[in-house]
Amino acid sequence: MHNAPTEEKTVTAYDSYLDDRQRRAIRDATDALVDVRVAHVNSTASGGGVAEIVGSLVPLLNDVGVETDWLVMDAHTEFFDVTKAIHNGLQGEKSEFTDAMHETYRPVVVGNATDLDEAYDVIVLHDPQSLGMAPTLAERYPETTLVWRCHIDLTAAAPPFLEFVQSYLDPIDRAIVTLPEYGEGITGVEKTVVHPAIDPLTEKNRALDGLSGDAADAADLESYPFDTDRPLVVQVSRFDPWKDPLGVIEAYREAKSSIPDAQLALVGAMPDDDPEGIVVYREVKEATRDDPDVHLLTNHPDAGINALQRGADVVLQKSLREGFALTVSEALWKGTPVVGTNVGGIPLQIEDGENGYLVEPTDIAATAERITRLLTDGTRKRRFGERGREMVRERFLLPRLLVDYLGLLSDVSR
Ligand code: UPG
Repeated sequence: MHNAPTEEKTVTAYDSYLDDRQRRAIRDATDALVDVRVAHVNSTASGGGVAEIVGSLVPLLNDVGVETDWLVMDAHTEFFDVTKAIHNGLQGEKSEFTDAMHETYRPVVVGNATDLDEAYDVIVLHDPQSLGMAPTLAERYPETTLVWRCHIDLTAAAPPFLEFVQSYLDPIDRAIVTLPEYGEGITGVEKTVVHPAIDPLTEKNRALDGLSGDAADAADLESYPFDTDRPLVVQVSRFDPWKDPLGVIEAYREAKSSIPDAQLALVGAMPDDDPEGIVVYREVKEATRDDPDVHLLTNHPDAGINALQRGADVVLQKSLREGFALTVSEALWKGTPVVGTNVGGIPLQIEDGENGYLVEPTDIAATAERITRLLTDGTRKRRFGERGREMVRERFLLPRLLVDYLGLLSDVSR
């Protein structure tokens, strides 16, 4: 394992996003956690929602006095092929979990757990990639409290993959899930529900003034290959079948039949731990080859993602399965309405007809119709955007997540 680079952050900078109860909760928890050492472990330092959250949370935990490291597993492509298959199985894909897969998985998790040479009081293992480290960690550090943070909707998990998760839960003291129902299929472990959150002060989410150099260039939509005077629909997501990029293209094309001017940008990262990214990217590229109004942007800088989420007329999140979707909160925070599917954590964030629209994942016609509605009604678009920003301010910003984690850490280290 290796330490991931983190930025300096101070909780004071987030003060305007905290209320008195939260300020008090931070003070009380940090008094209780003064000697507690924590590590977060995941499988990539960049790209994707988990890295996004851990990268913001860890500096704040340190700032409030809870000594916290962010550790990233060392692993090879074959391991990530297996863990992506596990991710897919947990999201509902019906496939086998073979002995060969387990034989690829086990040495990597055992190796990473064996490499650890510091004793922590609490280790938070994120997602199935690092879960398998639990038995070795428990054996080596019996005093350490082990937490598993699951970012995935497990409600339709294929049985062999749920059994795989269950087989590693014995040494886990607490599981964190995004919605109560995600934890219903796993047993023998206490569960806590924590909603994810976005960091309002990162280059991805803060107001776009005062930028310079590459960030300023990335934020300048005039330099992009599309026409900023024409309507723009955007989806920001890893190139992953569960984010349904081909469904996005279909819905966009149907909307374009009534709004011929409409353009689409699909913005997607390909993190190290997602080997499917390149395959899906090629499919999307092939499907849009002859379409000058569809733009694919890969591994795009945060200031550019910020500008696109801000500059879009509609953001789409057409996921087939989704633990939460930080991308929905990111867009709403910028006052852009979102058309999202009624799956997993998306309805936590979108109130249909208030700050966006919810559609069924297979309903391309409804998706296209909601896109069209928002592209043709500027007043509605603005009203949805304002409400969306307020909703995110109240419920899905990083300071609230910090308070949740401090509460959980106090609880498990008692
Ligand atoms: N992102 C980029 N560049 C891209 C595409 C995405 O920076 O080209 C970012 C995006 O801005 C967001 C993150 O990557 O910050 C993606 O997060 P999210 O939309 O939450 O999706 P996942 O990467 O799939 O994250 C997993 C779960 C998701 C959950 C998240 C945190 O699938 O449902 O919200 O973990 O719990």
